[in-house]
Amino acid sequence: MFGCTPKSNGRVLIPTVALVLACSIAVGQQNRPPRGGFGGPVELGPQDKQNYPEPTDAIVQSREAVPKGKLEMIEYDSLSVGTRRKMNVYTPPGYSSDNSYPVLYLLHGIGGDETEWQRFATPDVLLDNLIADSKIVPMIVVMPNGRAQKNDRAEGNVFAAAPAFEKFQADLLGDVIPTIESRYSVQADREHRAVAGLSMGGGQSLNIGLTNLSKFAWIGGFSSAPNTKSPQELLPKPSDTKEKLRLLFLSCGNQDGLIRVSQRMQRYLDEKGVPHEWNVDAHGHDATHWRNNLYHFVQLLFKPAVDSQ
Ligand code: FER
Repeated sequence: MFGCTPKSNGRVLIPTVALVLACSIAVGQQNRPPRGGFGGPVELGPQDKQNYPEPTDAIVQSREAVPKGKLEMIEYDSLSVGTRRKMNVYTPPGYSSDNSYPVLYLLHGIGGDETEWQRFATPDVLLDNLIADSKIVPMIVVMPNGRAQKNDRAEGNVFAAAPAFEKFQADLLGDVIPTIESRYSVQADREHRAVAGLSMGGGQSLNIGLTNLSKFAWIGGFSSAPNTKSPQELLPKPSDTKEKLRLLFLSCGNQDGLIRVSQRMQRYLDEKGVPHEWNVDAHGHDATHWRNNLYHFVQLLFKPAVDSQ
């Protein structure tokens, strides 16, 4: 949620000096106002198209007649971080231990925490609506804190905590997932486990998901940040990845200066023939992009394959 003109529905999470610096560097690089907030100039290729239609605000408008799921903030002891941590958990309407549910782990950005997705996109309302319209498989959505360090608040220079986002893999695999699977009625296998995120969380999802395909078959990165490892590192044997993946969904706004991160991955996937979804819309590094692409992504989850690019 950064930009040269921060949107009103998000906190300004980056110190002003750094923001001005990031913007002026970007301006200097291209000699005109940057389309993203940070990152470099945006260069679009023929592949960079909007493949999913622009949803309306109705996707996050609560409808009275629609059965409501439940959102709860739970706590767990993280052995890897050595503290008690929080995560926000959505269970779908009518959740019952007589059934078992697939799970989406949904990861926030560099200035966020376990409350960020809810503030940006109200996934509870979004999923309630999609379930009511029979457009998605009822699922649990887990929104943990991806900053795996003892003080996990988004305070001060949020970029200084970037290494803690890398350490989060141990917390997710060793503490978050086992906690969820012990407390909720979950389909605990790769075919019923997804990981996706926005910006830093997109990078984490690609880094963790693509290197742990025995745990995740469904992966999404929205406006993935430069913490995303190189495609060669994440898919050293593309044919192996191709065999195991059920979905790899990438999205970015064409006003987002970080789009080159996603483009690099997308070009590699194309070159190696790894099926994926790629959605470039007209947004920036902002909550509307994340909300809209979450909306498209969840409709693909835990279902038979769609036609891939
Ligand atoms: C960077 C620019 C942006 C970076 C991370 C971000 C690790 C993350 C942005 C976000 O999460 O919104 O250079 O480096």
